[in-house]
Amino acid sequence: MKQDFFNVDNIAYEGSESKNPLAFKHYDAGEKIGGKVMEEHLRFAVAYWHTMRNPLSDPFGVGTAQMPWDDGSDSIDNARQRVRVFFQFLEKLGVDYYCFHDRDVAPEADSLAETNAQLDAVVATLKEEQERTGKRLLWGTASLFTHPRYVHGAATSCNADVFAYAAAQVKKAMEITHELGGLGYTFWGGREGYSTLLNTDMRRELDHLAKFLHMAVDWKKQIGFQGQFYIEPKPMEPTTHQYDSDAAACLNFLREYDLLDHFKLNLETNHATLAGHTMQHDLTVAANAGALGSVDANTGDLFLGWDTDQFPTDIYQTTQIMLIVLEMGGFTTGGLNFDAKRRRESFEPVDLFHAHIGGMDTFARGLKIAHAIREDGRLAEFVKRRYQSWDSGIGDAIESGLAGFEDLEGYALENGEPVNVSGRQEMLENLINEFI
Ligand code: XLS
Ligand code: NI
Ligand code: NI
Repeated sequence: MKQDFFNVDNIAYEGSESKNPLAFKHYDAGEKIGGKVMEEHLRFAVAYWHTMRNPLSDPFGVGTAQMPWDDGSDSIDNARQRVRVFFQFLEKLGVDYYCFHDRDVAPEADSLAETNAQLDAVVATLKEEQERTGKRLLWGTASLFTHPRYVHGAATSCNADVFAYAAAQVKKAMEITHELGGLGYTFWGGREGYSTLLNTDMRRELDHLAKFLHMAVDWKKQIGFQGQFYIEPKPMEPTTHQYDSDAAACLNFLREYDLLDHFKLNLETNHATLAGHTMQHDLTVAANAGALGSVDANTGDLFLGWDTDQFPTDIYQTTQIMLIVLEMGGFTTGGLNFDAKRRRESFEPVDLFHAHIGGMDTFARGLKIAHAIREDGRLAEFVKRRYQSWDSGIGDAIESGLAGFEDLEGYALENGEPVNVSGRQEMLENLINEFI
C-alpha cells in the first residue's frame, strides 16, 4: 500500500529515558525476560473492531473518530482498503497478532449467501496481507449481537429460526478462522442472557446454548480446525444478566454440559471488574481449573459502571495479571488482545498509536516486575510457609484423607486452642511496591 495515512514511523524501543511519545520506553520485543523474549511472553493482539470500526460514539453523541482511509460505504473495496490500512498499522506498531468479528471485516448483505460471498472476498485480502507481513490471527469470532435478528439472543433466542441462523453464521466464521490459520476462536455471548425473567425459560435457553457449543465442537472436528475454543465471560451489558457472567459461572456451565475439555476462558479485565471481581480473581479461578486461555487486555473506569474498554495504564494491575500468566507457564495459544478503544475525545489516527504504545509499555513493565518478584521468591515463600501446617502431622493426614471427624475431635481435645499468625497483608503490599 503506497499511501501512508498515519504519518508515523515504525514505533521503536528507545528506553526509559526517551521523551518521544511515539516510542516504547519499556517494551523491547527482543529483550529476554527469564527464558523468553518479551514478544513471546506478551503476544499482543490488536482488535479490529475497535481499531478500524469503532467511530467513538457514545449514548449521547455521534462518532468522532477520523478515518481518512474510510469512504464510509459498505463496498467491498472499502472493506479491503480498511484491511490494508489495518496491516499497515500492525506493521508500524510492531504487533504480530490480531482478532476480528466476521462483521467487522465485511458488511452484511441482504441474504446469508451474499453475506458469505462478501466475507470470502475480504478474507482473501486478509490472507494476502497475512502472507505479506507474517502477522497472525490470534482468534476469530462472530458478531451474534449487532443485527436486530439477535434481539432475543442467538443460541439462547426463543426463536429456533434465529438459533439456526446463528449456527450458520458461526459455522462460516469458524471456517474463515481456520482458513486464515487462526490460533483460536472465541464465543462471547453478547445477547445470551435476559432482560427480564418474566418472559424467560432459563433452563431451556441454557440447554440450547450447550447444544450450540456441542455443534461447534463437532464442526471443529469435521473441518480439522486445531485452534483453541474460548468462552469470554461478561456479567451484564447489553443484557441485564448474561449467562457467561464470570469465570466461575462459565466453568460450572462447561462442566454441567460436558464441554470443559473443549474450551478455555478468554478473560477481559473490564468484564471481571463489572462482575464485582478483580481481574486477579477471575484469572486465578480459570488458572486453577487449567482453563486460562487468553486475555482481553483493557481496563474500566473507577467512576463509570460500564464496559468502558479503556487501554490498560495501571502497572499494579498488569503486574498482577503477569504474575498469574507466568505462574501458569505463559500463554500457549492465547495472548493479550487489546479489546480497548480510545476516548471519544482522542479522535485523531495518531491516538491509536498512543493508546497501544501505552498498553504495551504498561504490560512490559508488569512483565518485568512480575518476573522480578518471582525471582526474588519472598512472596511465594511467604504463601508456602503460611500453609506449612498442612505439610506434615494432622494437616497432612487431612489432605491425604487419613483423618475423619472422630480423629479430628480426638486431636482437637488434646491439642487445645489453635495458635494463629498474622496474614501480613500490609507487609506483602509493601513488598510488591518495592518492585514497582
Ligand atoms: C464485549 C466483548 C467483545 C468480545 C468479542 O464486551 O468484549 O468485544 O471480546 O466479541
Ligand atoms: Ni472482549
Ligand atoms: Ni468487553
